Amino acid sequence: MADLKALSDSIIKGDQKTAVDITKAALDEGMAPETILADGLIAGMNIIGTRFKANEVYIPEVLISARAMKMAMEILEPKLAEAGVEPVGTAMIGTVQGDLHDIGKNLVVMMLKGAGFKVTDIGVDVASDIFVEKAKECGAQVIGLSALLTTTMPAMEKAIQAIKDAGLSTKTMIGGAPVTQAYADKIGADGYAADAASAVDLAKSLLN
Ligand code: B1M
Repeated sequence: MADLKALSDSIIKGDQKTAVDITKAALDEGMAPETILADGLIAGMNIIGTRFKANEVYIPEVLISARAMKMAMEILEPKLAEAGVEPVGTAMIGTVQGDLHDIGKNLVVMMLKGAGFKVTDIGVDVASDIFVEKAKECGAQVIGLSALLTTTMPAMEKAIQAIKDAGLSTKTMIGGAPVTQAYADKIGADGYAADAASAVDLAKSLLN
């Protein structure tokens, strides 16, 4: 019987080979893909998220775990699609216009995927109208906007206004080193998250 605790531990350790081997073995044994996802992969990423938030692990460890999760997900994803497993929610995320920083955004993407969200990553330097267009295309329930420069923070306000003007009821969340809760309140974002693990908690709470 495939050991889901060992799978979760392999994600925590960032051990890609073991993560892939156990995922394959569990599928071969006929285990439900959603069980492998929830009790193995997501369970491991949740622990990493909690440790990251508590400053017990740092960005490199999170990236290594996320990579192991990604490798295992490549095997699991087609089976989840066949089984018709619904994602926790649908999120879309981009770095705002004028801003090319994407390391933090990519971490948020990985953590959201790790938590079971279907995520559309629309990249960097994203103009307001593209946020609207892509959100319509992917049916995002939550739109994430990232900015690392004080000079690009106003582009967040512009994009959020464009999302509202387009009549989308999608929730918006913002983050990035210079961003604060006060700024989120000022520009009418639905939420602010200080780090990638908090972004997952926030996205979940915005869906409820
Ligand atoms: Co740039 N850069 N940079 N840079 N860069 C900063 C941000 C800066 C603080 C450095 C400094 O001067 N001390 C400064 C900004 C100053 C300011 O505006 N206050 C700066 C500058 C000025 C610039 C340029 C203008 C430099 C120049 O060309 N003169 C230029 C701008 C280019 C542009 O964007 N148009 C520039 C360029 C670059 C590089 C291309 C060289 C590179 C980016 C590479 C890349 O991203 N692919 C780069 C880097 C690496 C940095 C620093 C060193 C590191 C940023 C980073 O990746 N941090 C940065 C200085 C620093 O922060 N120490 C700096 C790690 C990352 C995991 O953290 O992105 O904060 P962070 O993400 C966190 C949270 O903020 C949060 O979760 C993440 C994980 O916990 N988070 C979210 C982020 N997005 C979120 C979204 C959410 C929720 C949470 O919901 C949607």
